[in-house]
Amino acid sequence: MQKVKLIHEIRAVKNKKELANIVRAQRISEKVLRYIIGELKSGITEIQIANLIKKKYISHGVNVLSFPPIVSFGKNTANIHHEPSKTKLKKGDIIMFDFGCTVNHYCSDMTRTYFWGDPNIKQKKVYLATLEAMDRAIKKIESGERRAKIIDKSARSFLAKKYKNNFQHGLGHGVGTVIHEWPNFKPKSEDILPTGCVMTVEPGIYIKGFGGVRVEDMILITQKSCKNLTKIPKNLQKIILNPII
Ligand SMILES: [Mn+2]
Repeated sequence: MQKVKLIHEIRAVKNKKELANIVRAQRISEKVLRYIIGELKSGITEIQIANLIKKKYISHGVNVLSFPPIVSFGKNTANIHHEPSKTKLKKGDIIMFDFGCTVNHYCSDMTRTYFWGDPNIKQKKVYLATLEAMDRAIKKIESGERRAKIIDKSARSFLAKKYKNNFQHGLGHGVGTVIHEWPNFKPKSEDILPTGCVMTVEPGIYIKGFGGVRVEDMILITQKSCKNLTKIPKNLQKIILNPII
């Protein structure tokens, strides 16, 4: 007898139209991110940048965001759910953006971390470890692994070697009409990823008093592999910004 599918399992699998909406939302968010990077200057506040993000979305005809944009500078990047504050950007800061928007009710989600000027050794190490964790998780998916907890573990066990207990959230989640939907990448998750679902992969390292790094892409689960839906580069060379005063 075939297993009865539950509503969240049906909802997780996106048809062409649904996927097109998610991709459209992501492409708009990428335009917003590129614009925002050009607007950064030392002394600008997180709130000012968050407001520019919202304005730019409106100029693209988007009125509903996936969630309020996260903009954090310096030590604030260690706070996973930081709310934009009056903190000013200064040379040597880590910069974190986490935002997305909706198109026809379908959400996008993306996080990028940048350095305002050359990173120090620790900043660089933390960034590269996060990227490596992400790479391991995506390679697992590419190899055909569909058990959420095994994919979560591939990133988590790597990060735990050097940054024990600093990765305090799940590796990712399903995305659709709701920003966090089934399935979930978590250590105790029993979820099996269905073909056609869209997942985020978002490892992070958060060190109080120092700062944090998180990088998040959206991935389409295909029959034998996956397709990365996020087009913004994340290699170290591309995320070091020249600090403009
Ligand atoms: Mn997310």
